[in-house]
Amino acid sequence: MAKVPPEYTLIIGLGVSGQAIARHLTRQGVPFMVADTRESPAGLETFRAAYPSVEVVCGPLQALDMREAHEIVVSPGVDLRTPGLVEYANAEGEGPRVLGEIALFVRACRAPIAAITGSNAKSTVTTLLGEMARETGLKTAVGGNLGPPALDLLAEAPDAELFVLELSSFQLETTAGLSAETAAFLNLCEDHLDRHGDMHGYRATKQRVFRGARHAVVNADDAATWPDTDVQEVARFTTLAPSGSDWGIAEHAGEPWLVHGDTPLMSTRRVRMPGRHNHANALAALAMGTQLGLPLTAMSRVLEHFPGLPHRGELILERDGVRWINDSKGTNVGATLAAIDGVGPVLEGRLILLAGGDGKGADFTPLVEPLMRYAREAVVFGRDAQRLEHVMSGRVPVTRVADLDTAMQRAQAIACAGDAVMLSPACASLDQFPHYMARGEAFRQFLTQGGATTC
Ligand code: UMA
Ligand code: ADP
Repeated sequence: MAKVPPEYTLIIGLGVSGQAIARHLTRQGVPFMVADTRESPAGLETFRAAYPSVEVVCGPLQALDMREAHEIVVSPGVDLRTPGLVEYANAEGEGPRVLGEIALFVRACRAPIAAITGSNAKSTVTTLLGEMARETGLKTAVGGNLGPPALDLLAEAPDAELFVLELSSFQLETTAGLSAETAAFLNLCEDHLDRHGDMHGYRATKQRVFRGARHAVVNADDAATWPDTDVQEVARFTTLAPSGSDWGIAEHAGEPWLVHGDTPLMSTRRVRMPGRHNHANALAALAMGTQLGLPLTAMSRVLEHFPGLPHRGELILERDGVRWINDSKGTNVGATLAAIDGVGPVLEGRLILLAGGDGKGADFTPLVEPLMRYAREAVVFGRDAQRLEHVMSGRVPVTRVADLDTAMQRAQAIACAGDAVMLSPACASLDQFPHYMARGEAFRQFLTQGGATTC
């Protein structure tokens, strides 16, 4: 049986995170070895070439004796219930400590942290806040679940004055304390239940973002995001008229404005990212930025110019009066609901929604009511097409096809001037694509390589 030598740290997982952990431990002079539950993980040969003296053990973790390891650092994609690891993850105070990349980051980080979690909108708010901080001249490093892994930021930006981190529930699960200057929990909807068991477990993991935080930003309309623990100052955002000193949207000078309590900040018309859900994202970033002391003028400038991220409500083209929107990152029901709500009200029943893929066992019923209001048709495809069709049938016009390409052909056949065709699948892409980006790229290529002429 292979054995982790005494005082060696064990890294589990040889993905993006695991490799960043290896670089970090090397910089710190900490001896380590690596395990991956897969027989031949991608990147194994490259890793072995870069670290010829580091032992890598592949396959079931039970084949590795970890008892004498100094610490076990687990990659986010690795379930703590994995046989061979679960014994250590559950052991209280005995044997090696089990922790994750973010816990190592917190240990080494010397600048304030702004942490963002939630089921949806993390990447958008993280990027926005990072841009806002940079606009004010603050040396800002942005990463985590999106972009560079957190530990790489420490080396890439050793003089950073602020770290803005997107954190997934997988990363928070192995982070005992974060002590963020500001921590946001944006929203909670069904996702990743295969890993967290139920909504209670999923929410509890996300709540870890508040541990030791000085300030918090939460969603006034989603009580699940409110901190269970004491946080000095909690700011709340809503897409409705705010109460008290909340951040929200209210009528001012005859049009909707972003407001902070009674103070109007800017007209929503001036926010470049489209849709009500993006106004919520703008408010969350403004609230966090204010807690960090960023001036409003600089933050507003960013909101005027930031177009949003690719694959998130991205307008690919408008041809013959039809708008084609790529929201491939809408990978769960909550995201797709927000995306429909973002475009629906101005469309007056002229939305053609393309949805489907791997629904991760989620209940699609919440999609029905907004689709009845806003959609001309839903075109469903992929592994869970039949489940989608089943919940919609008789209530929303629905066509089931095999794949995205066929779905786009169907949309192309029925779309007329004034319609919007939106890919917001409410599902992961992994049944038919390597990732959501490839799915969004397929949508774009169909349009830019000859498809999409309309009736
Ligand atoms: N895996 C094994 N055995 C192992 C190690 C990994 O089977 O021993 C599998 C995992 O189950 C998973 C895949 O390999 O299917 C990748 O897991 P990983 O932990 O090696 O992933 P990394 O490449 O290290 O990337 C991770 C995050 N991935 C996940 O949490 C699944 C990346 O987020 C993140 O950018 C990166 O660390 C840097 O911090 C991606 C993601 O999909 C974008 N995140 C999920 C999401 O946003 O929904 C949470
Ligand atoms: P994450 O990093 O949490 O996945 P993103 O910013 O990448 O979040 O957005 C993912 C998807 O979430 C978008 O494509 C959109 O469908 C949806 N979304 C965006 N903003 C919101 C919001 N405020 N509330 C709910 N869903 C949202």
